[in-house]
Amino acid sequence: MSENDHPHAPKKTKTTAPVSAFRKSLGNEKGLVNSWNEWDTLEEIIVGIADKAVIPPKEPAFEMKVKDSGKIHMLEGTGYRTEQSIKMANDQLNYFVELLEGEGVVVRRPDVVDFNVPVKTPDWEVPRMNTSACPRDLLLTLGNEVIEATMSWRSRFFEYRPYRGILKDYMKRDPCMLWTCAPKPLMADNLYRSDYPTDYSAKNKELVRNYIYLTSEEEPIFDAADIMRFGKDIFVHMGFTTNEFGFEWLRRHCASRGMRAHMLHFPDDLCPFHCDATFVPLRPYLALENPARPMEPFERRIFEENDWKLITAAQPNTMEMPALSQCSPWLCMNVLSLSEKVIFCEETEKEMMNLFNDYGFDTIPVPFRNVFEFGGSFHCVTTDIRRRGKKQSYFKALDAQEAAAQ
Ligand code: ABU
Repeated sequence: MSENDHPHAPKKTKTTAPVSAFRKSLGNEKGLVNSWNEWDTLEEIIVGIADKAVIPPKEPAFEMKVKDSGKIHMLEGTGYRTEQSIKMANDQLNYFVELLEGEGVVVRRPDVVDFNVPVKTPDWEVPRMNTSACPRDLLLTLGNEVIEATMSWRSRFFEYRPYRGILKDYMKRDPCMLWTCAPKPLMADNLYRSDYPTDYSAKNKELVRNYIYLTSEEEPIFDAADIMRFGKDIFVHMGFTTNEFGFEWLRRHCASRGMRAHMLHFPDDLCPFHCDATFVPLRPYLALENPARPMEPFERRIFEENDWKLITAAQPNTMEMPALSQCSPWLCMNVLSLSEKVIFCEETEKEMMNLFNDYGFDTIPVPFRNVFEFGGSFHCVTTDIRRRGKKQSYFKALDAQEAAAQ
């Protein structure tokens, strides 16, 4: 019997990446998983589903969010969202999928998972989970890598489950794909500051201005929706869902991949929660900012010094959000780029579409308000897996500083 025929000899499998292919992938050769920014031409994407979604249970960070959006009654939620609201959201999600497929984009959907089940770890217990409507909150694509975020709410601890089928498939089919799970937090009581004021008082303002948030620095946490990708650079929105420890994990991870990570703070936002209704890049050297949530001036400078133009979002069409949506009306900014020329927008957001048209974009209006109850709009309900371009730097001044430091 030769060494290779031995029953315990390592088997060659189709999923083993040849080293040469792996090296090529690091040199930006394009694989099945390949997305470096928010605007290159879209080729493959995950779109969430509303099935078996629940109203999340009461826990510190969710409580703060519903207070911010004036939806305190959501804390009385007991289980599944109504069959009718799930159907209405799924109808709009499915129509959006048809549009994407009509544009030649490959669309994947998560598995149906029942979220109305209690979750218990050695440290805590919650009566139910959340939804698989928002893959963006969990999955971060950095080039050929998909990172499962730590998450920050207990109800979202197991939110990776509906996506595991898709990720296993990518791993099998793309020998260059990297699949990374960021360290799972314990989410014990000491991750949430028990004395944090929740009345939006002067004290809240002072804390947020000093970058002290509801979540502590006990362990690294981040939601993937706090990250905006700009090629070689990522920008990380700091707040209740991402802490400095989480940023540090991302910074070191990015450095190991030849990338740079930068913090962003928006000190007028008293409930800082995800970047994608606050600061959204649209194409190279053009990004959208929220007039109600200005960026810290010293952080804004990095964009100005690198020739980025920041344009102010139009006011939302209405300040009224659906009764069971914890999101802010600034979901009008939560758009998805089909390419650096075309943007999907909610059909009622006429002012926002006019603004995009003024800057030379075509817009595709899509009815989407029935999805808002499930946690977001186009950016939230998607995770792009493949876009056409390569890793590139859009921050030449940072490149120069980096070169000078070497
Ligand atoms: N996940 C986006 C929600 C942001 C907001 O409510 O403003």
